[in-house]
Amino acid sequence: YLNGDSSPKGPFVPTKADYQKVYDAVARRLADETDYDDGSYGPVLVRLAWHASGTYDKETGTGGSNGATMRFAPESDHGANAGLKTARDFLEPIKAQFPWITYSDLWTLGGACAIQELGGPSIPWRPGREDRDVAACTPDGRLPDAAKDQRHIRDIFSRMGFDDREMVALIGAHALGRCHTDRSGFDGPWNFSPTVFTNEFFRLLAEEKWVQKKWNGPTQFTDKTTGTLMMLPTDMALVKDKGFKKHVERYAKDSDAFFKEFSDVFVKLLELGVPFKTDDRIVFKTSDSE
Ligand code: HIF
Repeated sequence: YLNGDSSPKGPFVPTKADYQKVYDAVARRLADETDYDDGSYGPVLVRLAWHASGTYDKETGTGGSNGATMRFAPESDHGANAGLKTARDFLEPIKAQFPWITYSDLWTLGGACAIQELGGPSIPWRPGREDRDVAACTPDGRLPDAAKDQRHIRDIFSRMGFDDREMVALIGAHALGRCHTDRSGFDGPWNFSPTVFTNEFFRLLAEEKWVQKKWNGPTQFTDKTTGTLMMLPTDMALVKDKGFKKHVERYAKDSDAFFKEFSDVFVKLLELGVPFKTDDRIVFKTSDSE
């Protein structure tokens, strides 16, 4: 093979079955590595997939999950990305096992896998992202600031092309995981089952009484009943704003509607700015299915 290719058939072209193998390897690693936070790396994988994607700007077509530029400083050092090295490192053994997958496909696949494995809706996913170099890093300030209000939420998410309903559906992902003082400065989980994907975020937001937490940290809110849960100022904005609140109340009552609408909008988030060559999405089999 005079051109140096390792195979007479040319470069390796992965099939759906190959991507399912990657999914299975991530799911296996999630099941094995439980000695972290609340028992799962799933939430921080969802945050990695979202921060890789949420830099998208529809006007310039820059940012988004294509490129995986968070591998490089300055993007890896942006304040909003604090703590995400944990998620990138978690996926390194998977990248070593499947060297043909790009980081940008792997990070988004990891987020889709985490949502499914933690009991969420299926997140149909398609490949096609290519890794780019440091020159493609986005400027700081494209990801949201949790200390701000509804105007900021609309500014940031309309720049990506989302409407009010989609913004609220997305933010339901805060059912997963927690805030860490050494990452964002905020502290605590949003609900009592931070490793299970549910509509609890909306139920608690709509039904609990939330009071400002008394501490030296940044302004955040705590539930009056137990004093152990948290809401960010941006989370509280969803019940202060009438246009947002009607969706909070709907999702609080109707888990099926939330799961369906969340899936659609998370698929859209992971695909922002990617020049796909296929319309064909893969619906991954979850590890507990036959
Ligand atoms: Fe988050 N988010 N997010 N987020 N986020 C944090 C943690 C997670 C915002 C702020 C924060 C989304 C939108 C917004 C997850 C997933 C999503 C933290 C805490 C902050 C401050 C980080 C830390 O200290 O470790 C803001 C301001 C958003 C816009 C309103 C998305 C919709 C909800 C897009 C989304 O999917 C996940 C999961 C976590 C938990 C990470 C963990 O390590 O447990």
